[in-house]
Amino acid sequence: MSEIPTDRLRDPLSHPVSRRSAAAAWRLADGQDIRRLDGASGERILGVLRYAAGSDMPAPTPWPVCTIPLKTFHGDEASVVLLGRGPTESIAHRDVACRSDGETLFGVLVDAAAAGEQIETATYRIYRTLLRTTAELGFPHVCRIWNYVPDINAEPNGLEVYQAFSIGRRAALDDWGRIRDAALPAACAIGTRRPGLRVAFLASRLAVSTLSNIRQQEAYRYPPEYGPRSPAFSRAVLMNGSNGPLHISGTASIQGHRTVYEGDLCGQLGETLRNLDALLRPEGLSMRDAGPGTLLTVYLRASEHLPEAESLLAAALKPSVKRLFVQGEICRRSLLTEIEGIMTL
Ligand code: 3EB
Repeated sequence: MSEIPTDRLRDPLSHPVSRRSAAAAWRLADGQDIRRLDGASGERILGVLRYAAGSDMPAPTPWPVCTIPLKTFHGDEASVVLLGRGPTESIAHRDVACRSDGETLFGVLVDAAAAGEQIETATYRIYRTLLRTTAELGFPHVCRIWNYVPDINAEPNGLEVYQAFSIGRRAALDDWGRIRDAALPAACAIGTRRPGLRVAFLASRLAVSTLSNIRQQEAYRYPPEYGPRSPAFSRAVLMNGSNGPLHISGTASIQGHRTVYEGDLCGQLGETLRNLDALLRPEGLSMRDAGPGTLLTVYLRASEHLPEAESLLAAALKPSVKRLFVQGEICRRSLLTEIEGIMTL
């Protein structure tokens, strides 16, 4: 159970009484734990985000696994297990591995990208498939997208890979035309050093509500200095009406649209926490309120920053808030860290 008071609802009138008891939206596990979860709540598993720098293939599972080739600081690998609200079943559609509890759909797409192909093209293709798959299966409201992009800060043709990724994503969304900017999914975009664009998503049968951050410009309105097409994502998405979970996009040391505290990890983490608080404040929440229902995935560009990041977050958060530290490149070179989260409400 989360420690967030249940009377602090966004839009309480639309959901006056029945706040379903806070079934956990996620679990954190190592490789072995997932198999054990299978007996306990395995019937509720939607899918897994598996952070593993080693290349070993996981044993086949009934649920989709997105293996992300990034190092964690928690042993060889760590997995975020996403849980449904009831029994789940697998669906394969357009070669996308999906699993659903009837209300929410989780899926994983991997695009190997042909040799020499631009990331823009692979991104367009993967997003087009994602949008078609979710709509065709009856889950048109895309809530959350995890993007893992090879060499995200490289500049192979005079354009940074992340900026080319943003172009492909925007083009696919524009061609699709069914998702308004104000309803864009929450997201993160993190670099890997392995080939293959990896995208995992959550989509819902039910409309989502998005959150804005008063301290930050909407990313989809960033000026062109960060790339020819603005990044298409929302700061956070509240699923299932106001019942949650709340999916918080990668949040970093950005004020308005500018990076602040360049080169200063402590400054960047402080700014990131202030941004997270500003995001939650209109919901009557804060990072201080966050308890065991909250998972924060903390991406660090440099592993040397781990001890400092751990101690800064330990001072700012309740011990019960789960933190998963992952080493990966942040999409802006000026950023040393980014934090994304899932809050069970
Ligand atoms: C930012 O606020 C930091 O392009 O999908 C965070 C989350 C960031 C998602 C994305 C980028 C993305 O702009 C970077």
